[in-house]
Amino acid sequence: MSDLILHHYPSSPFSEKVRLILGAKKLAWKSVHIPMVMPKPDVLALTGGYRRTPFLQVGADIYCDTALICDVLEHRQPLPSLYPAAEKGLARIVAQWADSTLFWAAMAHNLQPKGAASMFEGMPPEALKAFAADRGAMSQGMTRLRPADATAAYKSYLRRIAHMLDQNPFLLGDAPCVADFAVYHPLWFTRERTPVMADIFHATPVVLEWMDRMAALGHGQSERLSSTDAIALARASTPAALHDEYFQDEHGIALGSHVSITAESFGPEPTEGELISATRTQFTLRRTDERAGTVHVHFPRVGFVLRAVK
Ligand SMILES: N[C@@H](CCC(=O)N[C@@H](CS)C(=O)NCC(=O)O)C(=O)O
Repeated sequence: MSDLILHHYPSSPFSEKVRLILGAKKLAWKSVHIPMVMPKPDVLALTGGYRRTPFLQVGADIYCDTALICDVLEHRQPLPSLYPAAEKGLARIVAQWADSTLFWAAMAHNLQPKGAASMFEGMPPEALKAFAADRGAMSQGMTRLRPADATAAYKSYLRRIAHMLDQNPFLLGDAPCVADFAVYHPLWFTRERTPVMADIFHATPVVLEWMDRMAALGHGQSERLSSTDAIALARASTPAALHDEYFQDEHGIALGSHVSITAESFGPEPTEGELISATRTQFTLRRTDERAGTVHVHFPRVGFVLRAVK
């Protein structure tokens, strides 16, 4: 079986979500560190345009977005399951809320001037400027929460999370599920990356205790790999056969069409290629890159926009 290769960087909260799932499922993986800001030539060689962090590579298959990565890891190692049978729908809905509403409230709280100053302490001013410009361009068209509103919302969300933990050690029962991993990563960022903003947890100690249980899952067994070697590995591999042949056409776009896929928000860079699969839950594009060869790039449907390219 081909290695799992996670392209990520240590301070990325969405990457922390995946690293902990790798830990919970006791998986071995290869770790490629990628830049925090553009340019990212080695990332684009594999994804064809998508620049968000993290993404997962398995040979010549590239999986974008952590919601899809969760499904891939569940398929690879079904136990312990991310989707408890009795709470499957609820678990995914809580995860989606956490990856969007909770995440942006937490980040607006974390990165208000005091948090940003501590996080970027020691960073050269040019790097700081580049970071601000990069994230500014990524968030065009998005509504940004003001810090006071974000902090108030984050406090309410932490109380709600604490209520969920009143009866159970994890959010939806006795074991962590996809909801726990998604709720955890923005809170991890507050606690570990902007600890000067972590007073917000004082009112909900039960949340900190749950965070300790989550952190104890660890990151599985990882080994560093260079991005050059990851690209060479893609080139030497053949994309996996597509098993789910079901074609769900919502757009009037036939398989074989040249298309683009873009995130609905945050990071407008499209990936272009030939649409070779559109199942109920995901799209797959085939594209050929000078360095990576022919790769299949997979996206979830939810959160992404499919367009025909004329
Ligand atoms: N919905 C995406 C969100 C990913 C995301 O926003 N990641 C942040 C880092 S945690 C990012 O891409 N930042 C810009 C970058 O790394 O280039 C997912 O679940 O993977």
